[in-house]
Amino acid sequence: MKRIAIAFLVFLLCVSVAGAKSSETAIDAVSSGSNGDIGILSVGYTITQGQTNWHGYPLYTSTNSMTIDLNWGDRSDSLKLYVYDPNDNLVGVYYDSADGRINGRTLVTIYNSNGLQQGTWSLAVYGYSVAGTEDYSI
Ligand SMILES: [Ca+2]
Ligand SMILES: [Ca+2]
Repeated sequence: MKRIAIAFLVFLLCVSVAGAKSSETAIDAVSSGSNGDIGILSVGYTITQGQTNWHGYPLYTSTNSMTIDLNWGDRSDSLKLYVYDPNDNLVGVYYDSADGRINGRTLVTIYNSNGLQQGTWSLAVYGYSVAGTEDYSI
């Protein structure tokens, strides 16, 4: 029985290492600019009521749009998203409802027909209405 438990733990460790590797790959794909469909994938963040977490979003490719996918998967809690361009100008503020659905996820596309400014964008995630601790990906 004990051996089975240890084997299961080892399995879990392998899975979490594999998970970390795949998100690193996704981030590399974005910063290299090899993919026209811009997106970021990072998991494992947590937030509480009134807390703000900052995330850098490197954009070093010529594009008119980028999609931001803030996903906390719990519509009883509410996170607020602030998007700043590389000059720290506030581009938009988004609630769960921004994508038309109250579903614990804010999926928005930032668009500029003249092209988005290249550099490091900043995404601020704010715990607008959170009971306890909420985890999310962005
Ligand atoms: Ca939503
Ligand atoms: Ca929750």
